[in-house]
Amino acid sequence: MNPKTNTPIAMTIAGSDSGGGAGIQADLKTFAALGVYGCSAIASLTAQNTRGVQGVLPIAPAFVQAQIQSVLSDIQVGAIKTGMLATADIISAVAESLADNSIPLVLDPVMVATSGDRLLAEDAINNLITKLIPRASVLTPNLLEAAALLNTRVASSIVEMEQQAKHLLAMGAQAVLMKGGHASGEDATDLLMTNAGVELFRAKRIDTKNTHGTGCTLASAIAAGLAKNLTLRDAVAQAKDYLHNALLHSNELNIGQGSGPVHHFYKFY
Ligand code: PXL
Repeated sequence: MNPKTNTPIAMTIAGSDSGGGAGIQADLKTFAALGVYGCSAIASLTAQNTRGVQGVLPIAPAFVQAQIQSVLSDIQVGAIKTGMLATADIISAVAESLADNSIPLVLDPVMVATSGDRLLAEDAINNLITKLIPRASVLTPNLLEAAALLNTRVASSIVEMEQQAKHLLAMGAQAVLMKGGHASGEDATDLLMTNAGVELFRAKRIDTKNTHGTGCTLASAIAAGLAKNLTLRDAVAQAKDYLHNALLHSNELNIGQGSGPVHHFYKFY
């Protein structure tokens, strides 16, 4: 059989979650569930379970670059997603490695785990803003991350989400997806802003404690869509639908004592 000439391929540059629900593990499961081949560069290791993060080991920045170089010099990656980058130096290294290509980049500005544990050094936010956000095709902050990036308070309405998205767009990303999952209300509403305008994406809020890895899953699903050559708004719509279903089915899994993972493979088992 002839090889397919157009295998969609996505790459994640992120942290490992030993518990399997977030980070690299969530990203690769998401790519696979959406029919996209996944590659990875691991930026940090975490010793982690559904209850929390017990340890973090950042990878040497030069070795993060070595992984990216190995993959990109051989494999035709259609979209990249970045997640937990842990330190200011790793962010600089990743930005340098991505400077000489124009592969679409989904930047998930991971700062804190669902459990409340810190995943990004406090002094790293500046590098994120100056070096990586200007390279992003889409930036995907939750409400807390948006507030931290803008050094302001957490948005509490759609109007405030839109105002903050505008300020984040001005930092140089091509698009901003403000995720409303941390708000309250019947719907979880996300707001996509580009220079062309604003679109809201709504889904019914799901009452579950199994929310570990939701941010990673959404950003990876968007990258999977971009790798399949979907437009950004279609990639976001498909990603939101996938995450909604993975959350709906999360209670079919029985993983750990804390905040469990979403069911990435709800279509398969
Ligand atoms: O969801 C944020 C996130 C990203 N990356 C890693 C994580 C988490 C949350 O726990 O563990 C490695």
